[in-house]
Amino acid sequence: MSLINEIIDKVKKRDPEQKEFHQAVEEVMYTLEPTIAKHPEFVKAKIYERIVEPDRVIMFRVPWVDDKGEVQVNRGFRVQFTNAIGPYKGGLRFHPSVNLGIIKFLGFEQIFKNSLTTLPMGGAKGGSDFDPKGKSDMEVMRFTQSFMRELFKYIGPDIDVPAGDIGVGGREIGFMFGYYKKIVNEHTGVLTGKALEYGGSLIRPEATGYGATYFAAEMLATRGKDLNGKVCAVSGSGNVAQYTVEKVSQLGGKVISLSDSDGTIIDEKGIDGDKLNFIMDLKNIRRGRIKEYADKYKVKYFNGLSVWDVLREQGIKVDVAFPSATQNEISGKNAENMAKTGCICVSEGANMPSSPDAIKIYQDNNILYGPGKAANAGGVATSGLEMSQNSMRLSWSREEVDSRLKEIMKNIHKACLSASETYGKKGDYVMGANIAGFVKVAKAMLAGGIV
Ligand code: NDP
Ligand code: 2IT
Repeated sequence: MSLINEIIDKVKKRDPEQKEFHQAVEEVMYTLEPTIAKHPEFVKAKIYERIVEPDRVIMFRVPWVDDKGEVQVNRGFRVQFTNAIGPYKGGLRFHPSVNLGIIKFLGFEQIFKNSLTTLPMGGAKGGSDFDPKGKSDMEVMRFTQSFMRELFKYIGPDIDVPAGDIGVGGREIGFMFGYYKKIVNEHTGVLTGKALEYGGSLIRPEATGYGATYFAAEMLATRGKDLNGKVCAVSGSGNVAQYTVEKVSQLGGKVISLSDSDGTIIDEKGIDGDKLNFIMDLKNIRRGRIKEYADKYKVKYFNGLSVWDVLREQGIKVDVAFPSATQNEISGKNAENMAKTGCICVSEGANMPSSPDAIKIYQDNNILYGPGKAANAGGVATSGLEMSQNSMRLSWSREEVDSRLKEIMKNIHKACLSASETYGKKGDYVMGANIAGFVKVAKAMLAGGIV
């Protein structure tokens, strides 16, 4: 058995229930095969075996009191994968589906993504099975305070710097930062995604969606194309989706879809301007459901279906796809439909939104495919820029941060292409992203000895 297969086997046997983690490990490990011959020193130091095992896993009880006075108990997680190239860094996800396997998949992806940004950030992820949906602001505050009451022991501006992810936005970061400050009595850059008034960075809210759009533009440019006039599908309607819609529209594309966990809307006239403002108010302030968009703008709503199911069932063609909701939202069948109807590019705002079957179909059909760890790295990259500004105790202008973000996305694209060429599969962004991200971390681990 090859070394890579042995490692995958061991990972599966050790934690048989962690399906999403297995999927992420398999996707990365198979593409690292060509690094084995080039780097016998990595093999000798057992870098491949070490990188799939987190530095530590922290799991804790999160008790809190709801508005009825009843005690609720959730589970909290922080998985610190590696700090080989910088302090642990990665978001927090609050969603009822969260379990250790999901947090490990996200933390593992974060290692390579953070390395690709060129900034000094290690890999981590955390969260809870708490569901913020339907909770009052006071309930969210009490939950986040209890969560931070335990998490504060393990984080710090030079130790581990969490941020947002699904279910964790400005409100949650505000409550967590406020409570950390209260109990530690320090105002430091311990979290990113903060609001401007207390140490946040301009462009951080926009960064993931803008970055995924910049990455798509870079990929299209390799074939002499751009986003102008392209029909685009975006899934989700949260942070990443909203700013993808904004940037795609600015670059002349037309976004025709959005979704939430209840269903999908299709607006063939395009979602922009006032319609996007409506979505932002609906989702960020009123915390309502996407169906309201269909009611207001008299467009079609598909209950219980994802964007990708709707495109398939309705035979709708899009040129570019920006999956921006959650993992495994695009099945092989969905991808087959996208290929058949002439989709030319997929840029992943979400983490691992394409199933392994879907990825194979993109590749077989020569679809430009930017995997999440490259395409959505703009979010964490701008978190890195927020950390720099906090350390320097100053703040950069919108233009300054946006131009750095654009430059970083360009460089990630270049690094992916160049690694894919060096290792013999030019244009394979999956292999390129994995290898480019891995080699830097592996060299840092090697330099650090057996720890
Ligand atoms: P938000 O919570 O702001 O939005 C998530 C959106 O996806 C919502 O519309 C939500 O619908 C939908 N969604 C979430 N889970 C599911 C599900 N299981 N099935 C169907 N729809 C679902 O999160 P973000 O926009 O921040 O995150 C979206 C994706 O982007 C995630 O994969 C995240 O890991 C990734 N990402 C985020 C970054 C960031 O900076 N925020 C950076 C890089 C990647 P509903 O409200 O109904 O649940
Ligand atoms: O998946 C991700 O990269 C994020 N959720 C953002 C992490 C961060 O630290 O900004």
